[in-house]
Amino acid sequence: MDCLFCKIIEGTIPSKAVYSDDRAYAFSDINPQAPVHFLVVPREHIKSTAEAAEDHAELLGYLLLTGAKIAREKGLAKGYRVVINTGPDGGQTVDHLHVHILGGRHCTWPPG
Ligand code: D5M
Repeated sequence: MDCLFCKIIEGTIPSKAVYSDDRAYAFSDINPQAPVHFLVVPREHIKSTAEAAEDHAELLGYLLLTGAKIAREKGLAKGYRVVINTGPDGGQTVDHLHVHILGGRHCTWPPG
């Protein structure tokens, strides 16, 4: 499958890993929008939240909890932004579901 994040998970495209286990992989965003900006992705290829199935519910929760665990380890005690862009209007550019975690600065609302 021609998926950038599947290749990153496989290791055929390099990334700066911040976490890895049998279900999830997390790595630094190549174009950081905050002092801390990493992506948490499922090892399983799921295109987006719109394509996720009911039996992915536990995995989706796991991705959020994994992001929270890494954020704690990175000292983001004052908070952080969690973003899941979905589809073209949602600003999704890579069609492998990913959770953005952005921290280390104050995040404004609403986002653009
Ligand atoms: O976010 C896709 C994100 O993926 C965007 O913030 C850049 C990031 N990206 C793209 N290519 C790479 C590589 N090779 N390494 C690390 N990060 C990458 P979206 O929500 O789809 O707009």
